[in-house]
Amino acid sequence: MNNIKACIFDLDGVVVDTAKYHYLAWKRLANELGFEFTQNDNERLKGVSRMDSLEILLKIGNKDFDEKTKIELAAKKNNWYVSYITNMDESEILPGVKTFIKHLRDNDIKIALGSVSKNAMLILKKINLVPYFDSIIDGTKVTNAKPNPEVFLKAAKELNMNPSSCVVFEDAAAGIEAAIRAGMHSVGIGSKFILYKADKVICGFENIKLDILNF
Ligand code: B16
Ligand code: MG
Repeated sequence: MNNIKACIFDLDGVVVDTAKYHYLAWKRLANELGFEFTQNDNERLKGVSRMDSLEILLKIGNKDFDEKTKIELAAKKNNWYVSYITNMDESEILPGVKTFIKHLRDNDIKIALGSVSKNAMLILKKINLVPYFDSIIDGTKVTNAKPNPEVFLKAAKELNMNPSSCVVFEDAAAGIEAAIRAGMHSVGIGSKFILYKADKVICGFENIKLDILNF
């Protein structure tokens, strides 16, 4: 397992599939503004901050608003999103994730969350996963969204680890880029065509072995 001492997990798309709730809320906003927003469009929002997501959405609908209205629209979307995630429970943890995290902890590997979502803590509480993390860095603690490495560097700092001892698990290309810029190893969760910059790409955590940490 060479020098890996810490694993940093992205939240949306890695630990849980909250992308479907983001999609429902963004689609509702688009429809209210009078245009369609497809699941394909939603791919462009993965790993992107809330305000940057709104900008992309408005571009798709060919709409523009002043800053104050944009903040109101983002808040409206977020209220809908929060109402959807309120019903989440442990059953929504993606297959194999909890077993893998427990296995890592049993092997003295530190665990961190590296998410740009401001709702990450609420989600972790809903799915009862808070006690498994040694450090939780979320959208309330960072100013720069991925691909900026801030979120992962803050996690490494809180864990007191060198970036080169950390591996990032990410489902978004922007997140893999952030891991690279942080000087960390990376494992992509999803398509190797989208996550081609990652050191390794897997489709999920089921049957994952500790040797995934061999780089
Ligand atoms: P919020 P991650 C990201 O989470 C999502 O992938 C992205 O779609 C979302 O816009 C962003 O969080 C901000 O989320 O509106 O809840 O603050 O992948 O970094 O865990
Ligand atoms: Mg993600």
